[in-house]
Amino acid sequence: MKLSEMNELYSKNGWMVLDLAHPETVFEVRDAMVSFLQESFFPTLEQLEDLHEHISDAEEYVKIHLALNGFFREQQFAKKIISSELDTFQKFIGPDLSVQTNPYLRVARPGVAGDNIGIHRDTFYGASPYELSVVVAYTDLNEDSALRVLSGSQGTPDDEIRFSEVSIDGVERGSPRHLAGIPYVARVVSPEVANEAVPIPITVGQVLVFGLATVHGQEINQGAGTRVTSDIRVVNGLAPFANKRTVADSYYTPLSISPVSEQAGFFSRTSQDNPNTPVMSVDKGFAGY
Ligand SMILES: O=C(O)CCC(=O)C(=O)O
Ligand SMILES: [Fe+2]
Repeated sequence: MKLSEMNELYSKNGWMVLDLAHPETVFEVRDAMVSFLQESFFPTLEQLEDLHEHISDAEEYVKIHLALNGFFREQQFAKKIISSELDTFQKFIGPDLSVQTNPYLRVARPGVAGDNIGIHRDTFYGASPYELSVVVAYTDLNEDSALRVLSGSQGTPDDEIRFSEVSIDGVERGSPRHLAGIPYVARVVSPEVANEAVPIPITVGQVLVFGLATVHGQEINQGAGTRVTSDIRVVNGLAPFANKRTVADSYYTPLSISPVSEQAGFFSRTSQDNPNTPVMSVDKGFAGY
């Protein structure tokens, strides 16, 4: 897609779907996850869409989800996928890019509400509107199984989109499911707002990209197959984090840096007393360095 088209779509809607320039990277990641599951748990598993048929109960679901998420992180698949699309993201966001170090892999079985975190905007949880979520599909997602978004919601003020807190069955603070990305108290929009969000079908080889102030999510996977996606945060390394949150320095991994930022960084590191020295750390207001 041309940059002008991306800019137009994102500015209007707060989200867009991209055809990856290198879908083969995602196909490799998907196949590696299938092989991992076959070797470690389900020798007869043929495709990720069928995972729900192999998982016998809630306990096994948690075990599989954590193991697969652990494998995804160990292999640094997020960095690999975003690196192969570096040209696109640099064009769209800028030459200074950081990628989330340990993203969540989502495994949402058909008909199981507890596998989802509902319809929300991540600014509810302290994220910055400068951050993007790049949702990578490892299973094809149709109208019934796809994530939903509310177009244009990226500019709607917080007092017009309020959240209420709901506890999710069986998720305790610090529990395995909490660690696997399900909040113990989910912050979700009202049913009226949730009903306006529409599904965005994507296939393996495409990604759904949205800013973290855009309303999105899934209440329940109404499709026939398991949904497997990973949402990878990508951010301009120089973005000011308006809502400072307590993010560990390792939350983001720098992926690329412009020569100007690099040289400025060398100067800054040796000139801490100079009043013009920018403070290059997430906590102090810059992402990624
Ligand atoms: O995939 C999901 O279920 C949630 C994804 C999400 O909330 C995000 O990308 O911020
Ligand atoms: Fe989210």
